[in-house]
Amino acid sequence: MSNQTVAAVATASGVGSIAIVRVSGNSALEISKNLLNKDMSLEPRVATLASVYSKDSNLIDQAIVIYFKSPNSFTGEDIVEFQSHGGSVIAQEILDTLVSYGAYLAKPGEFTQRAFLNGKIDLSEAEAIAKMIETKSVDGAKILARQLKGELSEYIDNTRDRLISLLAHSEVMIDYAEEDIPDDLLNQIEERLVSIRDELESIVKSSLRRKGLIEGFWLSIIGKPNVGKSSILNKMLNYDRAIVSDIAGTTRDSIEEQIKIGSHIVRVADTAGIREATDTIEKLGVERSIKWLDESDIVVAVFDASSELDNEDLKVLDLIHNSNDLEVIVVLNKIDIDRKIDLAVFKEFNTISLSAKESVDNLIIVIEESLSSFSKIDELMLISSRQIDSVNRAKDEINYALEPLLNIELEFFSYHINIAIEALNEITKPYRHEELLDKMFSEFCLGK
Ligand SMILES: Nc1nc2c(ncn2[C@@H]2O[C@H](COP(=O)(O)OP(=O)(O)OP(=O)(O)O)[C@@H](O)[C@H]2O)c(=O)[nH]1
Ligand SMILES: [Mg+2]
Repeated sequence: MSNQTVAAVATASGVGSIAIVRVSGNSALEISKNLLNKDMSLEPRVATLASVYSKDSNLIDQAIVIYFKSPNSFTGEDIVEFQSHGGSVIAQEILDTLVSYGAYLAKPGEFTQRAFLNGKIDLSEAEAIAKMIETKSVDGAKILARQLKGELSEYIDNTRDRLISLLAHSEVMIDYAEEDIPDDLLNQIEERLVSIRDELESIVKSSLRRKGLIEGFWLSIIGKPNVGKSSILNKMLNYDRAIVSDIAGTTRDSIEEQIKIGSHIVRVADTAGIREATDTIEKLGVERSIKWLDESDIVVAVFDASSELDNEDLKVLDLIHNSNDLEVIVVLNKIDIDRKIDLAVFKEFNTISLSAKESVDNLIIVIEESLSSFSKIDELMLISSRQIDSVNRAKDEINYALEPLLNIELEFFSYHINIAIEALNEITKPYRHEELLDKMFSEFCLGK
């Protein structure tokens, strides 16, 4: 693959002021020169204004052309970049011409894959690039920029070194008769292992909690029928997205929308009112509402302040009581009418009162505060399920290693520690990687 020279449009299709076509590989310079005037020379890393021609010598555009000489390029190979005027037609014509001179069309993610194969970046950095394109918040982008700079790679290297040094320590024990092994040596190794295990566990936990920084947070609006959930969604969106009526059970299936709150893009679901539904479709809707709770990062539980709590409200209260790891905001709606609800039951919750008929501004402020509680951007974060899976496996193997260590079964101990090391390696520099790479890079966008 890597001896082929590949090309792709690197910018998004559609209207824009500039479009970039990128060529990478041994023949990048030679192929690209065919599109330029014969006497034109390209100095590495110098932006040159050039006329670009098609194969039948028609002028395509005046473009900025930049040559990056191997190994000082993104892929580590020779790269030529054409920065043409925007829109998809010109860039496509440049690409077609490059192909007619022998370039191959790049597969999605192929530039980044080449960067990895040529040792310019490791796998965790490649993943950071892919996620950066899709990230749903400014804080997410900051975390990814740090990972791209090697923050996670450094941590992984360091943790692997700590494990290797514990392996070396354990080797010392081979020289002792079992009864002569100093207790403090065993205890020291155990203590350090436990601390690495706990550290890995806490990174996984906090990464899962902050997943929404990159993928977008999910917020669901729940409550019994008729309390004003859809009215709240509509007010948040500033238009009548969901049907609102005084008939209980108006929303039968959840409605999902994206809303920008502060620096986050939040996915909001307005759900079917939770009650003992009688007809099948409504029942399914109610089941779905309850399922939403599991998938959400934040839940807005709505109650009608103008009526007394009933059994259906109690069911909703029950649900939010039992939801761990979930940010709950209680909304007492309809405060434009006389209040009948008993406030005492809500004392342990973050509660706000409002009228969806008038404004939900105070709800938006509280949601923004909740979102900022997820934004511990200084902490290390694993950014993909692949990374989380590897760290979880490493953590489990460290756990399995503890018992043989204390029983002085050193072979078993080192077997598990070696698997833990291998699992960590997968995050940055896997030994066996072909299948993994194909899967990972195929999810990239074209031209990246
Ligand atoms: N007075 C008053 N009425 C409201 C307020 N919010 C909603 N309503 C009314 O309450 C009724 C129910 O509102 P919806 O938004 O459809 O309620 P829902 O919770 O989505 O109901 P379901 O979809 O049936 O679960 C409608 O007649 C709304 O106009 C409010 O703040 N004050
Ligand atoms: Mg509704």
